[in-house]
Amino acid sequence: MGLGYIGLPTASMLATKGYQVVGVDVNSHAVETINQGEIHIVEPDLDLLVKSAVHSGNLTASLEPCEADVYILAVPTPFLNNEDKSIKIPDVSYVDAATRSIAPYLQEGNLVILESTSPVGTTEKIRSIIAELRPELVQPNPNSHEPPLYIAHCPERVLPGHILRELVDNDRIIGGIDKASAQKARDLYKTFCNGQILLTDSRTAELAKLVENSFRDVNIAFANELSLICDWVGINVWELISLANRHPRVNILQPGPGVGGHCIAVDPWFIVDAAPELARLIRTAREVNDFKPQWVVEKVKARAERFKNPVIGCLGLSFKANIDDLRESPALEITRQIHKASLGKVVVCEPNISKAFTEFPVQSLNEVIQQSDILVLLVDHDEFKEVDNALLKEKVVIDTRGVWG
Ligand code: SAJ
Repeated sequence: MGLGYIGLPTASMLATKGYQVVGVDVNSHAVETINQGEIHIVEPDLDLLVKSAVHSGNLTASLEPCEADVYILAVPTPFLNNEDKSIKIPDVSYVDAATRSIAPYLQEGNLVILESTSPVGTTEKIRSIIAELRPELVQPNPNSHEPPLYIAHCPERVLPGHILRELVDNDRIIGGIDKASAQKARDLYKTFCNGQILLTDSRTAELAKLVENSFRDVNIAFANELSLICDWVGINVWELISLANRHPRVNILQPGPGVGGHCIAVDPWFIVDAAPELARLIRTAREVNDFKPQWVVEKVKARAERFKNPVIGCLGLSFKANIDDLRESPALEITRQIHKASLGKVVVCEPNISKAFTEFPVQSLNEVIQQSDILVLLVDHDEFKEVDNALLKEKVVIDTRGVWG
């Protein structure tokens, strides 16, 4: 259920291991594209895997669920679109809808797995929904040690850009609604996963996933806070971090223009929502990282004021290096804000994206460098690392990633 960045690689991986897989999605374009052996999202080598899965006859895509032995839910878990943007509440309505849509097809002995990153208690909620719609499937059978239905949470942990490798090599956490469910899910994952499979209960698995992304967010926030302090006192933050990291027990991450993507900027809020009074550090880290784009825009404004109608070149729009993904991208947000502030002419280079933007022209790296008075480096794409320093001599450079030293 769900043929996005997690569902589609998982479905095609299982299909190439010999399982008969029906991938279900509400997006008819995605279903049609996949049934032609093609993909609707960008991820290295996924096109080859999907092609081979579809051509083998083991993977078909459909708008409707059907009877199966195993159901894997890999649907989005975004925020609720509430008025007050400072309060972020998880929206599990897609999990709810997916559970309701499979309920009529469920049979005794089936396994239901939730892969979506979810607030603590969501797997139990799946059981409650099934109890409401199919009460016979949650009543223990007095003549059997096995539950009538197996339900587990196996959070996805793959890194966009490396999904296929990490799907196979990463360790997996499986949290069962009971022990039998965790063991049943392990049998499935061990057919394609080379990493260790670690069993626990569903609530611990849910929180483990949220904690992994929050750990990274808190550590990036530390680096981003250092970048503000260093700018204030006139010290190169990247040199500082590389020196401090020579200590055997220090490993500071890299500052940047903010934290983007659909995971790290979202998941910590699920913990804050569950324990608002207690998750003080986690909330502050979110606030520190969310403030960074605004800080970069202010820097650009301060430099632009010294020019009359400057050309401002923004390098990179995606949320991180060498991908085309724009979701929650601080680089895109900064570029849009610079454009909105009417500081001068904005030109952009994004080597991974061919689509046009209405607000600003997207040009080649050389064109952008040549005409810009101010260069704002926002993403550490490989192409930008190759730029000859001599070309930057006459420019005002705002390097948010420490690429040019
Ligand atoms: N970033 C920094 N400094 C750093 C590292 C990252 O500013 O030192 C920024 C990036 O530029 C980007 C953002 O953080 O804007 C997130 O990038 P990322 O590469 O750290 O992570 P994602 O969002 O691509 O994937 C994360 C991964 N989680 C962890 O590494 C703990 C991945 O394993 C998860 O599966 C994924 O979230 C997910 O789907 O939850």
